[in-house]
Amino acid sequence: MSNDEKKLSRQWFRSAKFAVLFHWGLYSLAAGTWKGKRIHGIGEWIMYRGRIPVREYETLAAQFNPVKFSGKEWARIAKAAGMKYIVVTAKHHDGFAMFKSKASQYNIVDATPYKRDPLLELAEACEKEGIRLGFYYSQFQDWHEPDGAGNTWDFPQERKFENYFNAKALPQVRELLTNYGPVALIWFDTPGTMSREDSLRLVQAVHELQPDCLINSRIGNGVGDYDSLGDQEIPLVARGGLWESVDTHNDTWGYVEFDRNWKSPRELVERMVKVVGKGGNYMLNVGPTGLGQIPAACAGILREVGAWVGRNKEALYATDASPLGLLPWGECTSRSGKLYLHVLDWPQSERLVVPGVTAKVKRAVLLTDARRRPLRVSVGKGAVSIRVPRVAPDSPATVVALDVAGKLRGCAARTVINCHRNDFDPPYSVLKNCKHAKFSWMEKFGDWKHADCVAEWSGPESKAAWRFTALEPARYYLELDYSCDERSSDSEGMLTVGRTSLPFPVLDTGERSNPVPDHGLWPLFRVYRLGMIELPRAGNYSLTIGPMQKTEGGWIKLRRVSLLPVNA
Ligand code: H79
Repeated sequence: MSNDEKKLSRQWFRSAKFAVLFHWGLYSLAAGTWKGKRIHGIGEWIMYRGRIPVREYETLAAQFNPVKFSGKEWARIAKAAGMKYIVVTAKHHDGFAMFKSKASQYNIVDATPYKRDPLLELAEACEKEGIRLGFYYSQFQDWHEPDGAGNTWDFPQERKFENYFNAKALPQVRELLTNYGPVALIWFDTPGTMSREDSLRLVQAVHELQPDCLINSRIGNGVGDYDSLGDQEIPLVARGGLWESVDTHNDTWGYVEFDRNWKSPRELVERMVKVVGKGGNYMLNVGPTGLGQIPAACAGILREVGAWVGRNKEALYATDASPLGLLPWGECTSRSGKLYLHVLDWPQSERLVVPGVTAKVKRAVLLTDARRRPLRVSVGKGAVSIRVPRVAPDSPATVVALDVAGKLRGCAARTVINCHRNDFDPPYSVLKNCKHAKFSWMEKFGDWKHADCVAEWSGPESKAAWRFTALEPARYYLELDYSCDERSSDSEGMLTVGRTSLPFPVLDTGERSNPVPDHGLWPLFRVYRLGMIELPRAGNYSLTIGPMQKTEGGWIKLRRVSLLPVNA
């Protein structure tokens, strides 16, 4: 393929913005319980977590009969939610193929009373609805096979990975790319210690059978076409290239009957918009039941999200990342000559302040206003101000669309606005003698949390600093969000804003190493209000923070500093 052809074949992915990932397999039938005992955490790991022997887990296949499955229904629900591509687990780590396979009898057609291939039906439905289809395939872990990775309870002996790879993984990937029409992407996962040669053999098979099919980064060894971020990771900073965030709707991927922790429509819209404003796609997971149904609570929330997406499509699909700096009220997306302001925290002041707009604003309208009546725009120092209704016209977010002329320059400095909370995130700080560090940990098993922090402070010489502009004089509460273990407890820190210095004691938040082997750290972030400060004038300020003493353990993991308006 020439470079131009390659670019074209990827354009759909760049424009898609919203997608669904279905986790569906034998684990969906177990639904989080094994032999009467609940196993909390991600449902598709039940075999691993319960150390269930292959022979016992296989009995699920004999009962797997998803008579309520309808590929049409799944595709319709995805389409109504505004999702542009569907990825479905063709084979997860448990090794069970949800499609007809000649490479292994352990598949839904040969091993279950259902006897049908649901991926054929789904492929057909996607084609009809105009949605692209991709397959999740666990290429490295396979707990069913003596030579696949991961199952040490049945197969403690040394393994010959190549046997499994040649006999099952590679042939099954070939089947998926041969029998289901056009495959938009293959979503590999957990490459583990796979060799570069093996990753490349998969790439070669994909390119040979479907040259337009994209491959995600979890193929391993840096040979994918686009980046899948960590499970449930929403980035704080814009990223270039093709990438996708992958998120859960509750705290599991595969169906767990007793997990009701659904993200609300507001939370989903917020997470989607944050991702799209950083230049990526938001792929949301749905875990259908063992009968093949999408849980009612999940489907209902997706409908609400879809209604919002439907009203605001123009501000989502085929947009680019935000060219503006940090926005206290939400996120921004853009295209040539346009800015879309996604306001999640609607101002009570009837005035939406948009910092960092260097171009001329020709027109501002509410996207939900069918008559497109222009809103009053005034230009002040360092910010544009738009007259808006007191009550938010749309929910969970209201989009204000701006027509702009001239070049938009990125603006790194932060503008503090007196009617919103103003967060200072670590990636935007300048550091001296301390480091940016990313921490990822699991709370319930498999439920990943991520924090971008300032850490490894070396002593009184260490400082993190943010520059910002205040639009008017005002008073704010200062809040810190950090995790700290006992070694730094009761040490002193100093925060300075302009001429005001605020000394504060650091407190042990309960951070410790995770008692579960291999699980690393267990940070525990807490929010403390340090006090009130005054910004006596409009203009530029700097906010710095650091320790007053040297402490063992690198002092705190600082996740956020915030300024909260006192009068709001
Ligand atoms: O498919 C979903 C999850 O099942 C899958 N990725 C999403 C998209 C996933 N793979 N792994 N995990 C989730 C959790 C990872 C657990 C690990 Fe460990 C902790 C890997 C290494 C440390 C414990 C110890 C489990 C394996 C070794």
